[in-house]
This record gives sequence, structure tokens and C-alpha cells, in this order.
Amino acid sequence: MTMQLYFDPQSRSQVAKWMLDEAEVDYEIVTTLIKDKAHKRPEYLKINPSGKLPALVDGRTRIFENAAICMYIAEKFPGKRLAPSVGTPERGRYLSLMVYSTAQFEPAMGDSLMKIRSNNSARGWTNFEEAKNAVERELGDGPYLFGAQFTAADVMIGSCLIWHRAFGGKLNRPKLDAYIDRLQARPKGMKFG
Ligand SMILES: N[C@@H](CCC(=O)N[C@@H](CS)C(=O)NCC(=O)O)C(=O)O
Repeated sequence: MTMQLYFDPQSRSQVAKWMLDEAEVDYEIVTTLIKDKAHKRPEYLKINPSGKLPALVDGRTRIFENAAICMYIAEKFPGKRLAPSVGTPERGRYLSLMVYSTAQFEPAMGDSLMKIRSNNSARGWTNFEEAKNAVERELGDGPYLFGAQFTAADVMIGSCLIWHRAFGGKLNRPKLDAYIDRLQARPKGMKFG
């Protein structure tokens, strides 16, 4: 049975789509437009109770939150090598970066773009400068977060950086700018709208 991606092109649904495209697997798009409030319909809330996009349905399995969708795809198709294998030393760093991307990096980036100043550390994430430092450290000499291996962690962290650029944000970090260029040059790289 083909997987179904509940998708609005003008949303973070593009993150899950990027991952599915990198995995080169079959899936069907179920257009679910925010402007039509389709993501608040009872049928959709049974798939994603948070009433947000995207969501993925694979037979009797439903997955919501981009990080979970990316981890699910990487795990379902291990031959695509979109994550370090279970049992390898890099696996812990991979799981950490997947959660970090959504629990810290994206909120820090959002604060920066929206010019929100607050005592961030009490909320569980750092300011964006510190978050950029963390990603630069993890990127090392690259080209990707796991060296030559492109993974779901690049999809999660890279998509945040790509959104940041698309919204006119300036990083003032040549190393991260070069990383974004590299990600966007990928044939299956994230598209907009
Ligand atoms: N952390 C969630 C964020 C999802 C999210 O915020 N989606 C937005 C679109 S970019 C949405 O559905 N907004 C509509 C709403 O909240 O009503 C994920 O990664 O899946």
C-alpha cells in the first residue's frame, strides 16, 4: 500500500516531502490546505491530533511531526542510508540531532527571525547564535552532519536553515551558508510553494 503524505505546499510539509524524495520511495500526496482549514477537520485530527501539517500514513501506521516522519522513513528504508545504522557509535549523535533540530534549533531560529527576546534558556533552548555554534561544531568539516553521508539530520537542520534564508534571515556564518548552498544544490533538495 502506498504511503500518503498529508501536504500543503506552503508549509513545513515540504520537509517530509524532501525526506521522501531523498529516499526515492513511492508515496501519494493528499493535498490538505491550511487556507481551507482542512487540517482542522475531524478526519485529519484522527491522523494528527495537533491539527498541523504534515502527517504521513503508512497502512495502519500514522506519523506526525517532521522529525518523527524523517526517522520513520530512514528506519523503514535502511538501504537508502539516510541514518547511521542502529548499533553504530554515530547513532546516538544522530538521534540527538534529530530531536535537537526541533526542540532547540527551530525555536531558536524562530525567535531570531521574529525578533523575540526572552530568557530563552528557561524555555529549554538557547539563543540563535549559540544554536548556530552548535550546528557548526557538529558539521565539522562536512560536507554533511555525518561527513560524506547525507542523513535525515541534514533534512531537519538543513530545512530550518533553508527557511531562514528564504525568509530573508542573514546568518553571518560562511560555513553554514556554504552548507545551505550544498543542500539546495541536491537534485531532490527542498522546494518552496
Ligand atoms: N513541529 C511540527 C510543526 C508543524 C507546523 O507548525 N505546521 C504548520 C505549517 S508550517 C501548520 O500546520 N500550521 C497550521 C496551524 O497551526 O493551524 C512539525 O515539524 O511537523
